[in-house]
Amino acid sequence: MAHKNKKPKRKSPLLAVSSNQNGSSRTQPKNPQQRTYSIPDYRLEEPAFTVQQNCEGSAVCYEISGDLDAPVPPIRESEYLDKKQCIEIYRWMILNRKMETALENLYKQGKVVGGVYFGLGQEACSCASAYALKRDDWLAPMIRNQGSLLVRGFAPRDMMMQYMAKADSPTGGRDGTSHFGDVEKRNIVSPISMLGDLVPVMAGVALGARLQGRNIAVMTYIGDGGQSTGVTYEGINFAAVQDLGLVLIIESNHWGYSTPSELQFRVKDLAERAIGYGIPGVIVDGTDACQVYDAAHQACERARRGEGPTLIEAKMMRMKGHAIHDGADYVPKEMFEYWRKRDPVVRFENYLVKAKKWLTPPENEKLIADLERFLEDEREFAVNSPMPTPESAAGGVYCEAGCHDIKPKYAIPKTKPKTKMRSSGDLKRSEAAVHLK
Ligand SMILES: Cc1ncc(C[n+]2csc(CCOP(=O)(O)OP(=O)(O)O)c2C)c(N)n1
Ligand SMILES: [Mg+2]
Repeated sequence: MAHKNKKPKRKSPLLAVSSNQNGSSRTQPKNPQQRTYSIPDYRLEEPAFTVQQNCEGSAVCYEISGDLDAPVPPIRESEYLDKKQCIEIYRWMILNRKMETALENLYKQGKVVGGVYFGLGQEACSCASAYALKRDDWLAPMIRNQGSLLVRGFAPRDMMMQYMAKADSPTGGRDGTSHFGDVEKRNIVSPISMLGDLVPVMAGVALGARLQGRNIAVMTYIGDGGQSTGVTYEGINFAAVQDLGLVLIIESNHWGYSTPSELQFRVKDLAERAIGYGIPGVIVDGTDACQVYDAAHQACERARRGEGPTLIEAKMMRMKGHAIHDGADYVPKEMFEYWRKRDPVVRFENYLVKAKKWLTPPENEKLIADLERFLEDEREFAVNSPMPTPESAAGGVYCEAGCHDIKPKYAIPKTKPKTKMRSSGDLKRSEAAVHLK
């Protein structure tokens, strides 16, 4: 990569992190006209195939070529997780998987209002990343992160009631799908459908905490398609220059609707974009819970130290269509086969039961059976809960008294006392000026 040989005025954050292997690092090249950067890649394999468009007529059709028979790599040992924590993450992943199967069944029974979105194949990414957050940190999930919501304290019944637009759902039946959060107790910002808009919102949450004297981690997700939006760039750039603790996970799942990655961007790995923002970037296997956790944990720690944002590219596969209405017929079958062998839940199960022997087969069966029973109770509760009453339909749609009552969480921000201004000449140099055209 060739750049102009101009010395940076201040110490590059990339250099600052090169010693702990967390993020992109700049190395001293032999040729001073040339800069070289590196992006850490935690994966134990690099899939070697490409998807090409090959259509006769107007149909959308793709072909895949490359090595599709590569053996499945082992799970990479975590630097941080112990036995208990690994089993907890595994439990969340199974709950995530089985809850989505229950949602699919509810849809097929005609009980869901609207569509259903799935994170099949992405459970390790959602659950292990959210597991790295601490109580005071913040999360903003997207449609495939129902696992993150579980880890952060929402119950399966909440999501089931939400999809069925029930009165006791988080939005009281005002929205189907996933547009809900909890800014009071769980520190969760609701998903925003306009892709990328959560990035500056979360940078703003980190800035708000900073003004209250705290550096926190704020985690959100963006797809391989959504990351190309302008607002994503603006949000990351703002977080970068302000050293805000944004942990942005790119869910690099090969598809944005029916468009493959090959037709979405030219860089080999989306983590490379971190170099352009001047922040650390790292690649992980999104089907390996330990890799996801380690990268997320390091990024969160960096955020809490006030050192700024991190970009994590989690490589994996969207194992269903965009939503329940999309059969994903445009995806080459061999591609699904390749990734089915890399099922994150099965890989982690094999790791815990066979490789580490942290769970005996009977313990594993009991864990799964207990979760199934719990989910069945949650489903029963959700299905039998009431719909909103017709009289309540007009309430809770527009902002009513108190709906925007946002209080400081960590401390009262320190501001300078207001000075009375008599004329524009009284404006001190340090004070903001308003420009109206
Ligand atoms: C700014 C914007 N443009 C387009 C859309 C419509 N849209 C919703 S999801 C989607 C595909 C997203 O693909 P990707 O970001 O890769 O996420 P994935 O569905 O694979 O998780 C599109 C184009 C949108 N919601 N917002
Ligand atoms: Mg995608």
